Formats: sequence, structure tokens, C-alpha cells
Amino acid sequence: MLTVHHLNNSRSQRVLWLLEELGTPYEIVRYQRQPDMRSPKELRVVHPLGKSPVITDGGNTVAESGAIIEYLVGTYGNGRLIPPPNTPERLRYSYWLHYAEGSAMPPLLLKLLFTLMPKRAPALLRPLVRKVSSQALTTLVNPQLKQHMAFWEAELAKSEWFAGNDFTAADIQMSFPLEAAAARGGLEQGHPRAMAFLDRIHARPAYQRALEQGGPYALAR
Ligand SMILES: N[C@@H](CCC(=O)N[C@@H](CS)C(=O)NCC(=O)O)C(=O)O
Repeated sequence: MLTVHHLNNSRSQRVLWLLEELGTPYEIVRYQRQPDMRSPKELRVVHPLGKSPVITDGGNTVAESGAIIEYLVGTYGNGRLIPPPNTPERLRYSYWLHYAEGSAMPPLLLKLLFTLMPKRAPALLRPLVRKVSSQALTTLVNPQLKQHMAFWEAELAKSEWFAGNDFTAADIQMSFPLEAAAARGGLEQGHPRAMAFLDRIHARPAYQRALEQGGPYALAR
């Protein structure tokens, strides 16, 4: 049986959603984030890094959202949710599948880190940490985020979905950076197409079924 090792409130929500879109049967083994937001050590038994998502299927253990999506679409998709080979759409599909974690998530993670740092610093150091964080946000993180969000907006002006006119698994992969940017990056200001993309995916029955399966998901709006 295909098993999703599901960490609450995490990227593995995307995997549940993909499986619901494909109608592939799966079971969930649940893991709860620790108070410091890290995954519990039990997840390291499944994969040495203990990150979510990770799936097991027969003798295969697959980690990394992009690799999991490739595996699931290749194994269970029968050509669904992926553009045909040797088309411009397929190239775009591949780009977004890699871009989401390779380029979009790093500035979003930095945003989270520099926002949390002053709150978690010892009281005596807090003013200094706040100053350093604020400078990093202003000079490094926010301008990059702005550039990424403008890029998404421009791409979604070319077609309804990231890889073209059809919904694909690349849209599932891109949902996490867009949801993170809506939660902490100011996406709602000046990015109507990106916000409409979020509305469209949230309205999909498979997305909603995945939420019921996965439990509370703070990034969804
Ligand atoms: N690039 C990886 C990122 C995996 C990742 O960082 N997952 C987070 C959850 S969204 C996690 O496991 N955090 C808990 C921890 O690092 O202990 C992927 O897309 O699979």
C-alpha cells in the first residue's frame, strides 16, 4: 500500500492533494511537529533527514516534493496532470516543478527566519537582533520576494495555469510558495492573478478532500 508519512501543517499536504486528484488509494501515517516546529525523530526512521513529505510504496522510499510528484505522476498518472513530452508546456512543467523548491522557497524561508529571530532572541539581545533582521529583510529578502511574486503574476497572465492552459501537477507544486507568500509575503497586494490562482486551487474538490485527510493546514486561506 502506498503510504504518505504526513507531518501536520506541512508540504506533504501537496502530496495528499495530488493523490486525491489522481484517485490513487493511499494510507497516512501521521507525525506531529514538535514545539520547535521540527518533525519528530520517528520520521528519521523513514528517511535519514526526517523531512516531510516522504512516501513509501512497495520497496521504494521517495523524499523531496518534486521527486515524489514525478514518481506519482509517472507511476499512477497514466498521462494525467503532465503535458505531453516534447512540447513547450512540458518544458514549463519541468521548470516549475524544480523552481518551486529550488528558487521560490529559499527567500520565503528567509522571510520566516528573519521575522521570527527577534521574537525568539533573549530579551537583552532583542534590539540588536531586531535591527540585523530588519536590515536583512529590507535589503536582501523583501526585494527578492517582490521579484518572484511579480514573475508569477506575469506568468499567470500568459495562461491560466503555470504550465499552460491545463491544470497539471506543476500547479500543485507551486501551490506551496504561493500559499506561503499569501501568508507572509504580502501576495495579496498587487497580485490579483496569483490570488485568483489560489482561489481556483482551493475550490477544487480534490484539494478540499486532501484538507479533510491531512487535518488543519495553516497556510490554506
Ligand atoms: N525541499 C523539501 C523540503 C522539505 C521540508 O523542509 N519539509 C518541512 C515541512 S514543510 C519539514 O520537514 N520540516 C520539519 C523539520 O525540518 O524538522 C521538499 O520539498 O520536500
